Amino acid sequence: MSIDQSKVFAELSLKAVNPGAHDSQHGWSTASGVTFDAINPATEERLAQVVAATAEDLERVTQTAVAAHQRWRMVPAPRRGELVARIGELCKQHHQALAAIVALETGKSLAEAMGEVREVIDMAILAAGQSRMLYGFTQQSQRTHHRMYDQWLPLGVVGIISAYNFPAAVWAQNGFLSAIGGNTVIWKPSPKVPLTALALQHLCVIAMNELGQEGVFSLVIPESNEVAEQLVRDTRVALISFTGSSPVGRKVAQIVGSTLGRRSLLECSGNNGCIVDETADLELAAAAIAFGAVGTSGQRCTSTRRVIAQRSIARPLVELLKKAYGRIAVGDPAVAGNLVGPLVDRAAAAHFERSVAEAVELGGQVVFGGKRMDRPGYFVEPTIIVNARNEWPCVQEETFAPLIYVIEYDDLAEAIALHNGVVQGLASGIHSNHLGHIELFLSAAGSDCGIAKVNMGTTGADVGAAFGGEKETGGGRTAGSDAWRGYMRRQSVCINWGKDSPWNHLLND
Ligand code: UN1
Repeated sequence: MSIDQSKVFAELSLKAVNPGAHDSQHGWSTASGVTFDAINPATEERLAQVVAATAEDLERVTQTAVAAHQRWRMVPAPRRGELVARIGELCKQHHQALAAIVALETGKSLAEAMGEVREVIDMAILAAGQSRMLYGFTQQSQRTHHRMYDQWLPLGVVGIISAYNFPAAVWAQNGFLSAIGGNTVIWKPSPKVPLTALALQHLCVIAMNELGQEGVFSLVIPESNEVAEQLVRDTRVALISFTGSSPVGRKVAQIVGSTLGRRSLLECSGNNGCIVDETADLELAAAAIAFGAVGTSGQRCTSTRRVIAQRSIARPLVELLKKAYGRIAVGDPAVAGNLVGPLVDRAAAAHFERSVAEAVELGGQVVFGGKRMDRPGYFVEPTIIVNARNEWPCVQEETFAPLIYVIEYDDLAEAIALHNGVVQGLASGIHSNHLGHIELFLSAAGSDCGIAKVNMGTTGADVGAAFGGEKETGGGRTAGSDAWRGYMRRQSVCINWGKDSPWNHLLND
């Protein structure tokens, strides 16, 4: 398997130089004339250029989204679902080409990129079905001849700010739920991965035109953060869904929170731990940890970063991990068989090197990998560091790289305390065959994360579940379960269908 870039570009309407903003009213914009490069992290070569969106571009896009919402909110929800379903069909039709773009600009393997586009298609199916099920509860009124229920109404314009690691799936999770909820969408992707966003917007344009639903999906790709901040500050934007680091998420929450009534939905850093107890199937655990830690080059917010291993099995577990890691092919993501590609850019590779150096300085021992690879592209070795301590600063922070720290424990209460002893709270896991251990991990005294997995890696959330985490991960939820409610406002309705009112007597002659 290899990628024919010019064929893929032609299929997805991508060019050597691409406009950086689109809305249905004004079309594609190249107003700024200032370009930036989309880079292939596997080769460090330029894939294409994008004309950076400006503040004026965003203003035009916002005006269109505000105006389009006036009409879109009154479109019956199942009709809204049809637009999302059509976008899903188009993604299915162009599945391979979209995956090729995802692989080229993120550096994730083609197989993983296929999986990410599959997630977009699955989200479209889920959201289209959900559009017929925006259920509110009915309540029993204490008043005679009164009916009560709650209903869910659109918020308005939703701004989606997404990270580089999932250039398609995160938009789909947020954008499709926003759209079925009657909101219009402004997407600001990471400028590190503009081509996937452009390709998806081209498909959205086809679907919107076909169904006569222009203005629902729009795109701005500025290079600088100032334009993104303008989106976050704009009081015409009812909800900002932000996926990225906790420090930036905190800033987003502060800005949005300074105007009451606006909302932020945050999906920020994770520092995901996996407990392996003395009853665990160690081969299953090692395979799951390898996938969770090294898949996507450790650049998922759900990637396994800390392995909390019972002392008696820590050594054999590490031996199995080394065996598994030794069989992981790292290389050009476009080549079949390579499981792991590069990190996204030079800064990410430097962060990896700094974290390894810090752990070694503090007494950690590298038992596998540890180095940046001597080849073009931002490749680093999948890395295992043992004798780590939870309180080390490098262990406490999220290093977006295929790097795990192994921390040993004696009893499960200690393991859970270590597990929860970080500021982040996204994904978590336990490998065990002891029912009591598993249930304690899942109890109120157990994992404090938004996602808890048993005998699985920490990555690979199913779209049917609500996705997100607690603590500094930000508390937002997207994707399945009842996450759609986060994109709508609840209205409690009470109807008097009788003839009585508390002060009826005032008018009774
Ligand atoms: C992210 O990494 O920002 O569950 C979100 C998973 C992926 C995570 C996507 N769906 O591993």
